[in-house]
Amino acid sequence: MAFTIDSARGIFPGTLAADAVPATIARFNQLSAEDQLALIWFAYEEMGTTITVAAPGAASMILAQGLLNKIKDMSFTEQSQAMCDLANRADNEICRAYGVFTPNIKLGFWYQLGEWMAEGKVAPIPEGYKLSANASAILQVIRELEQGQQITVLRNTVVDMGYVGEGTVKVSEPMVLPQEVSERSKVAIEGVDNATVLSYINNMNANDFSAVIDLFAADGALQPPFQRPIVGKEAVFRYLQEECQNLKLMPERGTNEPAEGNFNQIKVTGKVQTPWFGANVGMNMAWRFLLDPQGKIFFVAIDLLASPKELLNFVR
Ligand code: ECH
Ligand code: GLY
Ligand code: GLY
Ligand code: GLY
Repeated sequence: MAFTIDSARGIFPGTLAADAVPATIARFNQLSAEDQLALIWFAYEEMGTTITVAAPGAASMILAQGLLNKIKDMSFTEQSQAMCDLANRADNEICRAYGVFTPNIKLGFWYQLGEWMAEGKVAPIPEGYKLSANASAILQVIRELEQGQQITVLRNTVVDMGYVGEGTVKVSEPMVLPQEVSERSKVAIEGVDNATVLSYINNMNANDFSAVIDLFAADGALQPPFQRPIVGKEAVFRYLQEECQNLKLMPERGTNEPAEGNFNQIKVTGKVQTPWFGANVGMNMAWRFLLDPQGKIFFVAIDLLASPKELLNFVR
């Protein structure tokens, strides 16, 4: 075998990912829960002056409703405690209920709490709350990130909250139907006309995850930004259904080169939009594909790039 998943991760090593994101998360994790919540509040408020977040889809809110109602019925003191517990990943009922949510349901849950905090229905961040020096410094770092990196930091803080016990079964999201074939868009990528890559992008954009998964080798893997690879068709398919709905992939250019053992390595760069922010935020991304000799996806890494300049970096 020419490649293992581990060696595949190293293709196009010259690709510069936005390391500022995990670095910021690591500093954020050192803060007290109070500071974490206040920092996110301030960052979210400031972000809201330039970009609007879309209200969560009704279907995913149904799954968060039980926990939201429970929190709404609490006293302000209990609410503050519950939110701190979530940030502290305490092992209690609320954190376990949150822990089974998919990322979109977690984001929808906090979206609603944020609305209620603004309306005075849920305990707000205490008036005049002063961030610690460390928290202020991290807020400043976040302010200076590109928007795509800012929303990734926010998303990751929310995804990491709560408690996941052993053998926890995740709540599954309502499935979206694939787009009608007649309504589908077809991308063109400067420098890449590989059928598997084009089909990957077009089917992702159409929410046709069965067609996407057919492009993978049986033991193929997908590596999301700042995560370990998800290995095997079944696991990748579940991930696509849970976390990849309604994305807009807008590849721009790429390069296609032969690799060891009749494999093919293809790097594509371009923009990605999330349904949460639509055309307001274009994230600078790369896809690093490794196709096996049959043209199936053995590995694909999706990277959030360090800067717009990286969109043009095809040096190996
Ligand atoms: C308040 C204060 C108290 C604490 C908290 C609060 C609420 C915070 C809220 C935050 C909301 C944040 C949101 C962030 C959304 C970010 C979305 C991102 C999406 C990135 C997706 C990408 C997809 C790439 C992929 C591609 C593939 O080809 C394969 C699949 C995949 C304020 C109350 C917490 C409400 C809404 C960053 C890059 C292209 C890898 C998925
Ligand atoms: N405060 C964030 C927004 O509504 O866009
Ligand atoms: N509003 C974006 C989503 O629910 O995914
Ligand atoms: N932060 C990239 C993702 O959606 O997994």
